[in-house]
Order: sequence, then C-alpha cells, then structure tokens
Amino acid sequence: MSLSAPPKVTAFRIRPVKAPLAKPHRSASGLIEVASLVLLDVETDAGVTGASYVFVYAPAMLAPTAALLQELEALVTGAAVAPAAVTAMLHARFRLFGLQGLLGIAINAVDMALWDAHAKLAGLPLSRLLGGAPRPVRVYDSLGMMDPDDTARDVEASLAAGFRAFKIKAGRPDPRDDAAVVHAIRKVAGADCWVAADFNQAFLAPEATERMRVLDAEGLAWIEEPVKAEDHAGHAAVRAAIATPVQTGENWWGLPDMRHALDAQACDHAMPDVMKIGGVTGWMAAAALAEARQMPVSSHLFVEISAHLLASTPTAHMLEWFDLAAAVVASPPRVADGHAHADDQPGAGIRWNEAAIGRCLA
Ligand code: SMN
Ligand code: MG
Repeated sequence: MSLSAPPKVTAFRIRPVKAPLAKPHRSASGLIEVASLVLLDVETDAGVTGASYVFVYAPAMLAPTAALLQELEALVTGAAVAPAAVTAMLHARFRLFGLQGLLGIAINAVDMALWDAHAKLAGLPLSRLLGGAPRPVRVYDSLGMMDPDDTARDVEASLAAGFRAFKIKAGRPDPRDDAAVVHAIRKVAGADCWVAADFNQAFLAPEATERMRVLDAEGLAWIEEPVKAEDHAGHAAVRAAIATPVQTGENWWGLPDMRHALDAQACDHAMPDVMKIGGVTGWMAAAALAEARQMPVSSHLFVEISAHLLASTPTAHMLEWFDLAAAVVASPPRVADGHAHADDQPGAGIRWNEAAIGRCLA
C-alpha cells in the first residue's frame, strides 16, 4: 500500500442491541438482566471494516450513545485509519466537555474499531500489531452473587468449560454468607483454588474493613472496589487495614484517574476497562504506567479485545471472563485449562453473529 494514499474511513454502522445474558448478573450494587451494547462497524475505502462494541449498562443509554456515535461519524469520515491520531483529534475537539461518560465511551468505541481496522489492514492479530504475541492468558470466571445452593452446580459447569479460577460478588447482609460461598467453591474446585471477591463500591471504608475481618481469613486473591471507585483515599485506608490485596480500576476514566489512584496507594492490582480507560490507545498507556509501577494488570469485560491486549501487557495478570456479548459475537477467545487464547486472525477478535444481531436490535 502506498504511503501517500492511506485507507480512509467512509462510514459508520451503529447498531444498539439488547443482548441476552446466559443468566442475570447480581452484585451488591444492582442486577444486570440484559447486556445493553452498541455495536460499531467503521467502514473504510480499502474494503476492510473495523468492529467494536461498548457496554452502556442500561437500555436507557443505548439511544444517546448511538446519537453520539453518529455525531462522531461526521467528524471521522474521511480521516485516515490512524487510531491514535483520530483519538487525539477527538480528545482535542471535546477537551472542554471532558472524556468521560457516554461521550468518552463513544470516542473509545471509535478508537477500538479503528485499531481493529488497522490490524486487519496490516494482516496481523492485534496482539502482534502491538508488538506482543498471541499467547494464552490466565482467566477467571466472573460468577456474580451466587445462591450458596447453586454454587456447586455453577462451579462444576465452569470447571467443565475450562476455568480454574473464580470471582464472586460479595456484600450480602452477613459477610459469613459470602465466606460460605467461597467454601462451597473450594469444596468443588479444590481447597487452594484461586478465588477473588467484588464489593462493587457498596460500602464506606469502615464497613468494608469490618467485613474483611471475616473475609481476610479466606485467602482471597483480591477484594475488588470495596468502596466507591473514585474514593482513592478510602481504598487506601481499607488496603492499609486488611491482609487481602485490593483490586480496582474498572471505573477509571482514562490515564489521569489511574495515576491519581496509584499516587494515592489505592490498590495492589489494576483492572482498567478498555472501554473506559481510552480504548486500545488508552490501554497501552495504562499498561506502560502499570509496568513503571510494577503493578499486575487484569482486564474488565470485553473478553475478545482484552485477550489481545493482555498478551501485549508487560505485567499482565488475569483476564476476566464475563462474556457480555456472547449472544452477538461469533468468535469468543477459546478457554482451556485456566487460560484464554485470543484468536490468530487479523484484527481484535470480533466477528459478528449477524443472525443473532437481527433478533436483538433495540
Ligand atoms: C461488573 C461491573 C459492571 C458490569 C458487570 C460486571 C463487575 C466486574 O464489577 O468486575 O465484573
Ligand atoms: Mg468489578
């Protein structure tokens, strides 16, 4: 391809969907019954299309996100397929508003789709384009707040699907009931199996610390978001008072939030969400910051692209398996023996299940 004529963006295809989940996901901060996703295809004049999807948490956010993407289409059409340059242009354009919320999500959807197109144009899987190699990454099954009576059945199914590590949603009225679920998992999966727990921001620091007096004895791999995501001082206070490592990051909007959290000693582990941290461009910067601090990095949701990104992340730790888009994506990473394997096709791993999309358009 001639350097003087780089491929250009010609159009967006924007499809809001309500994708059914295998089962509703319960946490201490609410219930998710359906995955509200906006699917994006960025078409180019080179015959290659870049794909991404974003998760907007509730059906009410689908139409506004789609409308924002339509506005971005007007700004990006005609631009070269140069993801970091387009993202920098959009950041400059919206600096006065800021890069969070639905606008941030829409910009990051464009970033991810452009990286997918860029990798396809290069004929490389995203992991390789970023200088890594497609390699297996450790994975855990994100199980939700479980009924202790269903735990054995769910964990057996998860083991049969290739998982060896598990995360639960904790924060029941009595923390001993959270501990009982951990015991039930280990009864099925082995006494020393990897288990983490997620409070989903439900508590103030004193209560989170009090609850961890019970859960500290369980040898959890981490306790996630024990307090509000933006309360870095609260995270640091809990962290100083407990033995279990603290995990946070899924609600960092871009690198500045991450830097503030790390400066506040808020966590032992980082789990940026590719959609909120700034797409692939933001993730790579976050991975470099984590490397500088020698902090383990795990992913949040977005299993397909995260498998590629973790393969290129120097301090990669665990991939979260929460397959929000299972109903509409035909190409999930393969899971076997506790590891996820990104595919080795050109791009970031998303191939649509068109027939299924037709059934869940919002
Ligand atoms: C989570 C957050 C939002 C949607 C689904 C799940 C959760 C996680 O905090 O860590 O997976
Ligand atoms: Mg979480």
